[in-house]
Amino acid sequence: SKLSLQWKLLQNKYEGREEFEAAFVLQNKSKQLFPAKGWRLYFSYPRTVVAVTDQQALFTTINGEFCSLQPTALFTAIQPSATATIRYIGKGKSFSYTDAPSGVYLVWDAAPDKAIPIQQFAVDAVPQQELDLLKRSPQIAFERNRQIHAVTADALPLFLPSPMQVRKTDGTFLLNHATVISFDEVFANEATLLQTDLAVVLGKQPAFTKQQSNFISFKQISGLPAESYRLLITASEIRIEASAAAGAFYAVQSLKQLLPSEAWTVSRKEVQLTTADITDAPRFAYRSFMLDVARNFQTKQQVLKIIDLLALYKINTLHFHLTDDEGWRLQIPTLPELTNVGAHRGHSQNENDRINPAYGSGGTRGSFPGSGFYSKEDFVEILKYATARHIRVIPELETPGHARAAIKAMKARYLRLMKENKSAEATRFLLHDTADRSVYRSVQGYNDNVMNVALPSVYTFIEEVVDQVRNMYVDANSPLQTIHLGGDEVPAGVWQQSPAVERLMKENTTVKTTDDLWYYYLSNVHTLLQKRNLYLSGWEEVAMRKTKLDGKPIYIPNPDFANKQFHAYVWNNVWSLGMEDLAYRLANAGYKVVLAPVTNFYFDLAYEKDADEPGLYWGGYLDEEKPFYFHPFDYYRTAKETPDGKLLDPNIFERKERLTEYGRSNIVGMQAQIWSEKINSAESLEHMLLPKLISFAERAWAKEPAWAASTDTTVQQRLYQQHWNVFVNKLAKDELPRLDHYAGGFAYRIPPPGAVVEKGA
Ligand code: NAG
Repeated sequence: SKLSLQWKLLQNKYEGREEFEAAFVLQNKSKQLFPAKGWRLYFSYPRTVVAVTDQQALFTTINGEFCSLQPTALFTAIQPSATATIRYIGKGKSFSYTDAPSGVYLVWDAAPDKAIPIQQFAVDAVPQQELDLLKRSPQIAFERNRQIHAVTADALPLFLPSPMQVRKTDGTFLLNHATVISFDEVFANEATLLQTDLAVVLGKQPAFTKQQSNFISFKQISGLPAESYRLLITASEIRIEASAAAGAFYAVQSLKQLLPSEAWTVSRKEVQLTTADITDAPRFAYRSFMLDVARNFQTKQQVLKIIDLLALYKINTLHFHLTDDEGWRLQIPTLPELTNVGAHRGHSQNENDRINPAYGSGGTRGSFPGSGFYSKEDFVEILKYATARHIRVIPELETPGHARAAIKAMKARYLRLMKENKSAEATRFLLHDTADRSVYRSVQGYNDNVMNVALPSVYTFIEEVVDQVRNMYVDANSPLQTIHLGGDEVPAGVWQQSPAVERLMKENTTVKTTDDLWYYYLSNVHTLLQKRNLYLSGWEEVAMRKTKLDGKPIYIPNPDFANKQFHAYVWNNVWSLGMEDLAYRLANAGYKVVLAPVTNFYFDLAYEKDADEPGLYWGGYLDEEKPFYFHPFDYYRTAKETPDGKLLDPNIFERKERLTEYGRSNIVGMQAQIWSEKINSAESLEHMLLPKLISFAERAWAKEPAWAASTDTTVQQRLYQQHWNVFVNKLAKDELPRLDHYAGGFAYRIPPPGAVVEKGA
């Protein structure tokens, strides 16, 4: 390209304020003069610009993180091979390369609207001293890992997540080309999956038949909980016992983990297995991973690969975040605009066929990972694949906030039909009030991303989408019990100046304020789902009610919807309001609670404070130890930071609400999540996911560890250190090598030099 662009962080704490200084450096690589005007740069940028230092350029935030920069009269043309530096002041600080602008492209003003010549750049974020200082000192990392000592193979768990009970015996089973598989009919699916896996490992598919020895058998027995199993390995037989198919499936996963890592890419004729008697059962019934494919897309193939990974570590739910402000990823055949418009990002003067770039997606319409969607057939295939692996897929359709893509898509539909003079049909699924003058700004910087819940068409829309999604579950023969309707981060100021809201308030006397509108929306969607035999899932906001205490607004668990099967996903965005105990308060009040705390389970957060570590860090940093030391029933004892990254007062718990016996029965389980603002490839997804996911799986499946049960802090710390030590050894010895080979191999994070376990240890 004729122009190259660099971004430089010059200094944090600009003139002692909570500001930083950075610069764009434009280099003219052509032989001609690069003009002083007539162009504009567009890009995604996660920080707020306070001022451009010498006023050579005008910085504009278009929406969200989407920005532009255009030259002012003070900008001078750039001579061939010369550079122009545009310095600016930004709010806050920048700590990593993740803070650099991305997806930069240039648009010439004079270009005709239809054929906009866009020049696309890769931004080169220059390592400046400021960021160099933030690179982790290898010494410190090394010190931390020095506490890890080698343990003998005997001390390691047989596989992860750690099984409930193992009795090792003296003997070997020889798995080879003569091994066969037999099964009780209920386990046909599980036996077939094992057969396929063994074909890879042994280079020959074991036959389904019966013989006297050297066989694997699947036996249905009665009396075990659905996900429990027994895996008995003797010299002549591998016996899998379970009551339900899920249990048999988990026995297969355990068995697979006893096979050598390399066997997943290089088959072998024979594998020796030590004999043992294993009984196993999960600690939590809900063990979930949330994947955001809206901010950036992941292909169907990648989703199937992730499902393989989840299954291996006995995670049983995929919470699929399919829609958000920046993308709608599921084809809804009756509403084609949702994907024709909502799944495509790119440069445009109006947004009737695409939505604007975001998170580095650049100017070209339709390019991965900013654009993309699953066709109905793709989605059905994903559902079938997951269902066969005992993973249920919970679809999330964000309402009423985080809904910009849907709103724009339905606006495009409205405009098309209005042109065709079909005004009644045009407003049928409309999500915004065209006469609304409310002023608001969402956390991510949008002023047009909230559905107007006073409009009946919003419910017509939700109903239509829900019914179409249900059809897909029927086609896949996959059970659907809930729809996750989002509900998070509806900004203040919304619905305040909307004629549609005024109309509703006249008709419906229970709606007097915009707060009431929130409960009106909840009760509508609750009814809508209930009619279809579905319960409502949503982020913690769906379970909260605003009230006043001594004149000050506070939030309490909303009594209206407690005990209505609502599943509240507590991510704890309200620690700043002193509601660290929200998860327990909601559970005590009768809500079903999924623990999804930012501090321990937001895997999109960077591993460590290091300029080279990708990821967000608004909620602190998150390495594989944070999910490991998570304590589901006693958060505060093990949490060290608040979601805003501040150190937590260790005594905070004393003043907070504790989980009651009843509340404990309402904690359904836990969930790890990856938001994808910064995930722009399959590899970056795997980097953020692994090995964190394995720690998460350990917490979700394995029984309560001894350290967590102890109340004596010295004992607790000693036991914890031992446990962590063993876990890290297991990771290094077996899990990471397996991840090199399993399902095509995963790009797990390798810590920077110096942070590795000591050689020989
Ligand atoms: C939260 C937002 C989410 C965003 C994420 C990034 C929730 C429920 N909401 O602010 O949209 O992607 O943080 O870590 O998490």
